[in-house]
Amino acid sequence: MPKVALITGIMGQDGAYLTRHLLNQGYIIWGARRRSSQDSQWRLEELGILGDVQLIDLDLLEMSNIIEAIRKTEPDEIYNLAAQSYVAVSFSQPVYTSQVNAISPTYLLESIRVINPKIKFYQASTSEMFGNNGAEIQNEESVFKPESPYAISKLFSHWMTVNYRKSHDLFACSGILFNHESPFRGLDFVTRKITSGFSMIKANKLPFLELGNVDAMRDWGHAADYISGMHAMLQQPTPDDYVLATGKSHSVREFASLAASVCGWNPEWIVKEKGEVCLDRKTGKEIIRISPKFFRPVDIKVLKGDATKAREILGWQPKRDFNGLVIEMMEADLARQKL
Ligand code: NAP
Ligand code: G4F
Repeated sequence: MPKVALITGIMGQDGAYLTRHLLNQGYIIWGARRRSSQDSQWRLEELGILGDVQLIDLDLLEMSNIIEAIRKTEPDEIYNLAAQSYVAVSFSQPVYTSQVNAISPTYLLESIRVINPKIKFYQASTSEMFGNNGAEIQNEESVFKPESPYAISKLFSHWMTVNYRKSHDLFACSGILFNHESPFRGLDFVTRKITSGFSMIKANKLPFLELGNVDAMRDWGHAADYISGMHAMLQQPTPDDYVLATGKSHSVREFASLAASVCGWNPEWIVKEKGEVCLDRKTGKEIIRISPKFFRPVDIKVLKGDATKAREILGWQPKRDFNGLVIEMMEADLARQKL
């Protein structure tokens, strides 16, 4: 009998890659999506798998939607990927963020406990939970010091997942994933904002790109690599929590400089009277302006993860490197502009 997986957030970046991975493993996929007036199916369409999944309407804020989805789909595994996933927005929408990211996973866990405690559960936790904890590198034992409503909401659901495992014996795992990107990344996140923005500048649709804190450093991996780790967590004899990361950290500035050179520019960062800018040395054209608009009330300076546990127990490790990721994302956005 093929296994059945229910994926919340199937229309997001990770949802699309996870769906492809599980289809390749012979799973039957039920994708939970919320109603939207915008086209959210494009990632599944681009991967050519939209016709291979069954979709079910589910808003995480409606407990009845969750109960009905579990009853109807009878899943072996639930992957909870849906979230208000944008850290910056969480400062202006803290209540909504908490409801979707903290309370809704609790609805899911409680529904599993009541309907069928044999269902395995994956919770999409995040390196944001570590915050500025002072450690050079973070693993499953590191201290959590969340710095945003997003991180706080995710820490709540992380602990709830751990608690349901301990107190109700659920097979519930928390994947503590560091930043992972791809050509399917949402346009609001800095990597895709850069690659999409640069391609629009090249196509003469945007004069320059505005960014915030370019000195922030992140451990950026490729989303397609992280999906097998999520799946592997639920195939272990016992449930546990795992960090997935590359172990290398780069600044936003480095990401933007490399993407600029893929575009044929020769980037130079200089401080002008109006603030810092990045120029193309060859033409003198400003490609980036630093704007206070995109700074956060509190930001995490550096994130770097230690995925030793995942490597040793799950046999997981990332295949793609930072340079390859930037080049792939930049080339994909140039191709989208037919450049
Ligand atoms: P994403 O592209 O933003 O996808 C999130 C999905 O959640 C979207 O499809 C969105 O629906 C859906 N969603 C939001 N609110 C919902 C609601 N109330 N009910 C039902 N669905 C809702 O995020 P991602 O990058 O794939 O990340 C997947 C998960 O991993 C998220 O939980 C994120 O917080 C977490 N995470 C991501 C990273 C990363 O670097 N990517 C790292 C650590 C953890 P719409 O399509 O309608 O907007
Ligand atoms: O791309 P970001 O918005 O990602 P962030 O905040 O690290 O969060 C992402 O990764 C988390 C895992 O650690 C996930 F849990 C979360 O769901 C999401 O996927 O910002 C990265 C850095 C930040 O320091 C931000 O201040 O880039 C800096 N940045 C500088 N200028 C900018 C901009 N970020 C955005 N989004 N837009 C800017 O213009």
